[in-house]
Amino acid sequence: QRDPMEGFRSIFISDALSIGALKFGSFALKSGRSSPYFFNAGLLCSGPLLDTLASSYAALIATQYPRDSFDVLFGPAYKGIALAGATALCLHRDHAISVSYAYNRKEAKTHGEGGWVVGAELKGKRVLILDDVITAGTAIRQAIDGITNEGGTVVGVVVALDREEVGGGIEVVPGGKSAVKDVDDTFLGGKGAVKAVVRMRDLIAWLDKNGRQDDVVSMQAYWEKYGVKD
Ligand code: OMP
Repeated sequence: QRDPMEGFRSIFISDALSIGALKFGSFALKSGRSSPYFFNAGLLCSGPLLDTLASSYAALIATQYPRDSFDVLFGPAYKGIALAGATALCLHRDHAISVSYAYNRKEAKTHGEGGWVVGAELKGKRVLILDDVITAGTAIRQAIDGITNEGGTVVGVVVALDREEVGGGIEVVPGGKSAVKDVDDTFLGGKGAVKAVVRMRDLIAWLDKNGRQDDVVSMQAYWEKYGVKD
């Protein structure tokens, strides 16, 4: 049976490549790893590109999470801010799903309305986190901590790209879990509540199908070193 996300995935990858948001070469990651590719969601910064991105998140959410299982979309600052707003709009317009959204301030505010959260209140709410990329899971853990401090319960995590890497830094812990599985097991009850529009394996399949063999070879070598084994 055809995967309903297949069309979104392929438009997303070709849009990202065309604008240079997805690049091949040699890149230093936050984890210290040296990667043959890098995805910069911040470059998807026009109306049409945001449409592609947010429509993909919305389709994934609508098909993967029961309608009554979440109350608020949360986008961690800064890149998640536009994602949460645009995806809430797409869920309403294209899927008849009404959901609130919120995001955080990176700097503490000392006047006015104050607080860490902007937008919907998180206290007592079931929250879906929307972020750009998961590599080692550090950014997601910080978001989960913040939401939990506000009294919210994280019920899922949705990203554009799951790099499908084992956790840790430059050195891989032998037998280590994937970053996604670790986040899922630690915070979400291990039920597979972390979802991605594109996983590294989808990217490799797309490159292969589109005749980019050199990129496939370097991606596979990276996978051998840091890719998931579970
Ligand atoms: P972790 O916190 O290790 O999961 O890495 C995720 C973060 O790394 C993202 O939120 C980005 O800030 C950054 N990143 C990318 O944006 N794109 C990539 O392809 C890889 C990374 C990265 O540094 O791992």
